[in-house]
Amino acid sequence: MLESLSSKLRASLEKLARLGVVDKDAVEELVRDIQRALLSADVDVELVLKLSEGIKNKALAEKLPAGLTRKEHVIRVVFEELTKILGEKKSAIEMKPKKILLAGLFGSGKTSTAAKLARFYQKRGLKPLLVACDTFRPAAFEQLQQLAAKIDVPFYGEKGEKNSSKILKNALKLKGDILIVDSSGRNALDKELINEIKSLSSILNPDERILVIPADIGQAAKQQASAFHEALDITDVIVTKLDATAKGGGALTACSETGAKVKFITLGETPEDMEIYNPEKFVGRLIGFPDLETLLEKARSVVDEKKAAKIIEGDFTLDDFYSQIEGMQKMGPLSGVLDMMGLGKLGTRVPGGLEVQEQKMKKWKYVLQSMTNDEKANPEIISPSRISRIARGSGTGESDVRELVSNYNKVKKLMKTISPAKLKRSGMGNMFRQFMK
Ligand SMILES: Nc1nc2c(ncn2[C@@H]2O[C@H](COP(=O)(O)OP(=O)(O)OP(=O)(O)O)[C@@H](O)[C@H]2O)c(=O)[nH]1
Ligand SMILES: [Mg+2]
Repeated sequence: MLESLSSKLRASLEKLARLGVVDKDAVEELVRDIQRALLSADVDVELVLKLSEGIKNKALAEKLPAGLTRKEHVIRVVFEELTKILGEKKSAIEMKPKKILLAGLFGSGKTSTAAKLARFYQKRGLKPLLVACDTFRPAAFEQLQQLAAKIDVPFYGEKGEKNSSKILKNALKLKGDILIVDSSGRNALDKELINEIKSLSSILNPDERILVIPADIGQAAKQQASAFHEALDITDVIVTKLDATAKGGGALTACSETGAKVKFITLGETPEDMEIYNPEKFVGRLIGFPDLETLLEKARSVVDEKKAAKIIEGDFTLDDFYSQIEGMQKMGPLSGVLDMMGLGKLGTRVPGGLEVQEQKMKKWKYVLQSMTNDEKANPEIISPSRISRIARGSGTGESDVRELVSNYNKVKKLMKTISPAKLKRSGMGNMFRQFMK
């Protein structure tokens, strides 16, 4: 379902890119496009409205951060609003003994996800135990048994037993760090299913109650997510079949309904085909913007407005200088800037240049750590005797200290030759790039 969402969003973002400067009208148009795309992709109407309002308000109200174009800013806002719902950070998986209950309708991917989770923890040195509590579907027992055998993980089930609570109680007598319980699905939500999963949950007392949502779930996501959440108090969401559909829209609704975040995504049928949720990757895929990671990296590394103004006036410390280079290093091919900073020539001439640059940055970091605040704020006080003290304290050479200070001075001097208006127009990042070519 999100295939269309993805291509529509991409189209409107491309439209935005062509526009260059983005004003109020353009932001509003983008928001309308996003609304249309989300609605046609079956995302819940209320959620669409909430999302688009948030995007519009933020994109227009927030001051444009220095160094970002309006377009980049809007894309960042879209990312922030979507990840508020899906999860803002790469999910942190706790490597400690725990009990996991999987829930979801027929064919959502519970059984294969159970095996994927078992494999995930097994690879990290924990001992999983797979428990077959799907007593509804005839071949459920064999399916999980075979998967368990394939990855060499202990399995517990009782073939022919119809009472899943009984199976679970017996399984709890066994040993294992990570208890993973597969449960029955149904064609639709019914009382029987809800009652069964509730009793499994009360017997198991699971640490994680995971809702398994297929990427192509459509409008049904809302009702399913809220019913499972009411029964189980869902703690996490796993989105399956992202390889087949390259989407994930149901995840938006499910997360918004439960307040739970995406923990993993699955991308295939084998036990290896599971990845930890990564917001940049997931949202990049969702909105069809593969470069999202680079763009956000840039957004994070641009200096804030105040600092930019200070730097423009030539008023910046050695710390500012260092974080500026660090930020720009992350931004990709910056030979011009790096050259100026005394890093580029090394970077381009020496094989494995990047490594050399990194080593240099590391040295400079140590140098900075050995300086007093006074020295960092007023590098002109750094006398030869201070240089040798700093070199000794940081375990570097005096030439390293001198090089850092001299590059800082060079940049500072050059700053003063550029007109502030020009700097403000092009933003910090561009400015550095521009005059260091
Ligand atoms: N391509 C692809 N197929 C998947 C993925 N996850 C599950 N499947 C397939 O989807 C089908 C259903 O998956 P199951 O794990 O059996 O789903 P279930 O929720 O246990 O289903 P029931 O037990 O019938 O409720 C199987 O054929 C899986 O191999 C995935 O990430 N990608
Ligand atoms: Mg199953």
